[in-house]
Amino acid sequence: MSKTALATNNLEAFWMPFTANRQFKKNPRLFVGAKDMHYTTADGRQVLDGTAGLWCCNAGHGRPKITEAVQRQVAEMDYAPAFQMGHPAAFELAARLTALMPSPLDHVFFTNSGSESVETALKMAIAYHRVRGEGARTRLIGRERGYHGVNFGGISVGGIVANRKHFGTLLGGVDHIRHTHDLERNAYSRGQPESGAEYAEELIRVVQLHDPSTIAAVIVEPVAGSTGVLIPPKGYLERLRQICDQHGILLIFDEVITGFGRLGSPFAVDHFGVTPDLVTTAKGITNGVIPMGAVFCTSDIHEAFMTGPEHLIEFFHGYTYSGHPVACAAGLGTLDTYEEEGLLTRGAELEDYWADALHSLKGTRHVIDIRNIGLIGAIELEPIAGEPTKRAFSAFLKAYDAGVLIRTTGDIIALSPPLIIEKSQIDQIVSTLREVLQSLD
Ligand code: PXG
Repeated sequence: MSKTALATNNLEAFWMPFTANRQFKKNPRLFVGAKDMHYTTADGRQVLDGTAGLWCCNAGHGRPKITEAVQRQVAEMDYAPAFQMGHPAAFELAARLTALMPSPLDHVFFTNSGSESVETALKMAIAYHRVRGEGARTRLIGRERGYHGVNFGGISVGGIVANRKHFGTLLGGVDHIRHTHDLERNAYSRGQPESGAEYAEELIRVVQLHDPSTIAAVIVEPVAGSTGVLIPPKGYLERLRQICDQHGILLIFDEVITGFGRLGSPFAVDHFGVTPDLVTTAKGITNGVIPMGAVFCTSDIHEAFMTGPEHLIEFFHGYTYSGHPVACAAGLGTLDTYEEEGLLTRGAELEDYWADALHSLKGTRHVIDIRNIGLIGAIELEPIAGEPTKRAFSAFLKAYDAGVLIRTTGDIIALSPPLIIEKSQIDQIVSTLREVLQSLD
């Protein structure tokens, strides 16, 4: 029996995440192989990866250094207890990661996903204030259209209505500031939009409402990915940092998407020159090969916990698989690959070509905005009246049939190819999209 026949006969048991299950199972799309820039479908077609998997395979697929590191580690030692025990690869990876991140973000806490990184950072922020005697600082502030994973803390500070409305009252003591998307003033911006730094001022209003002494942290994605690539206006992140500093509030950057070269620099922290107190990461940390996440924190935060009797646990938090040996091996192989191939800055070299190619779609049917930063792009479409998301999803299906993988969210096409992409492949993505968009109702 062929792989396709085997798989399509057995689709019922798996309740798929963030998927229209019934629709998918009527017409499944299955990948069975991946190498460099391409996936192979179950029916043997090559599909160009325009999304680095789900924003995670930054070095492309099937990279030998990573595969070998994983194979070696799993054969040598499959697992070591994460609590009160250690193994060398976790220390090595933490040291290499913090060397990559600007000081004072000099410590790292391992998790297994972006969602867990977010929960970890939120807990660290609240506990930090408490260990310093400011236990009243418990409130968390997020932003509309923010995505911080799917656990309770993350959906509470997150600002995606569909991710929140089914799940009760969520965390108490959370507030939100408005998102920064402003098509009227900023449509067709290349890189950071000119207008909108003043949206940061809303943080002052929210802080005053609750009183600064009750607020633990503000969490934002430096570039919001999941809700359609919302790029921060010039001066906006700087202003958030100032306001947080003035009021003793921690600033958390959720870099699950922007980390590891996506913006043309190792992290958004480097790209925007704004240093938060905590940084959440995942995805590109292991090139998507083994699940892993990491939270970076400043020395100040770390030192605040390293007080009290030395035999006591300083932070009551951690996962069975925090710093899993195989994930750490994947992380080390990934960093080797990024460094040897210059991938953490390749996005900067390609950014102009990428921007020109994307913006050449201006004027194509249905397009109402195009935006880009680093190796991220978004094409916003006019929704079909009364049927939001349908037009973009049709574009996704047609592009897939035409051999290019894109992502859609609402009526926005999001692009984030592996950082190994060649110019001819950028051309292929754009020419395929042009044809697809022209052909759509
Ligand atoms: N924070 C951010 C900023 C994210 O983008 C998470 C946290 C959660 O990570 P995990 O590993 O728990 O999924 C994310 C995840 C998409 C898409 O197509 C984006 C994500 C996941 C899946 C799809 O936009 N981001």
